[in-house]
Amino acid sequence: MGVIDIHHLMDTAMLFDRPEFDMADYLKQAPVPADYDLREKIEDWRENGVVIFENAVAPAEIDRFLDDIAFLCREPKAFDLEIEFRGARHRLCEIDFNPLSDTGVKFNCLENISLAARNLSLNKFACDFLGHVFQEPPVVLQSLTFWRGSNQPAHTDYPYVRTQTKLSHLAASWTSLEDVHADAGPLAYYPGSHRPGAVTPFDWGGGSVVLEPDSQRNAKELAPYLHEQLAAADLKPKIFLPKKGDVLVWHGWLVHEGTKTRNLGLTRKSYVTHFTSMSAYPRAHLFPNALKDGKYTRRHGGYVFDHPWVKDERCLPSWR
Ligand SMILES: O=C(O)CCC(=O)C(=O)O
Ligand SMILES: [Fe+2]
Repeated sequence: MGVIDIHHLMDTAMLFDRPEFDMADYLKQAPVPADYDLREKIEDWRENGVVIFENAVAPAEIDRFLDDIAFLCREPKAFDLEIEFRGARHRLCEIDFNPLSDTGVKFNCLENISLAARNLSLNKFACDFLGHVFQEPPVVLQSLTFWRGSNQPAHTDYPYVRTQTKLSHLAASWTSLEDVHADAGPLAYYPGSHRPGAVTPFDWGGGSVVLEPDSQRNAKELAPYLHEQLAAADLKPKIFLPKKGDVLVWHGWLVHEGTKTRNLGLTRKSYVTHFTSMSAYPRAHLFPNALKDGKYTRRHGGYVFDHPWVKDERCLPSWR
């Protein structure tokens, strides 16, 4: 495959980002959601690159997920799960510290082993809306579970989250697992930064818009570049201070960041899911006859596929 360049990014743009998109025509034929205003959400998406669904997850569903995490932390030796701690990757079964201690931890892809995680990813509002965004069923690519603020500098996701065969078929949901305090390092995003032309994609070398192992440019160069672009376009950050159960969905081109944690004593429990469309989902991540053999979870029109390489299947409390 050649360089994944800006032409690929633009050629794979989703319906609502295309200049020919016509809201009135679209709404005439679109299925009408029962529990949110589709026109308002599409307008938010096109204008800001973000939609917010308040109170979208029942507290009991979140608590089931937190129970799974508590189980993992009591039995870390039993799980071959990847986690990130202080910027380094570890296997949960190999660590000798409490994964929820001081600076906190990021669990990768808990949806592989937790039904509660799958249910959070396949949230009714997020999946229904993303079905409109993608014009196809949304499929989970990965999830990230944060116990504390990420303090992650400004970035877009597509240079990093890029196993989908159409790079622009990318969106993410951010589910709040508790009320988020302003000093806990909340998520910030730059409304409008997803619009074509607002921010020129970063060139990682040779015209590539994605980070490769041999890229000429370094991930540390991205944030300063984006801040210059955001200042030139006069785009200002907005801070997301959700209540437990609120869900924010962002566009794969949107610039966002984890703000600085001002009070290191506070947690900021959140669950992020990255989605692509069914047609862009990487075939190598599926069992050979995944649909026929039921190697997936389907809910609210969205999918989580089982992966051939996952060992710790279905052993957490939420599967019982
Ligand atoms: O939650 C955060 O602080 C940032 C998360 C993020 O950027 C991501 O998961 O893509
Ligand atoms: Fe991100």
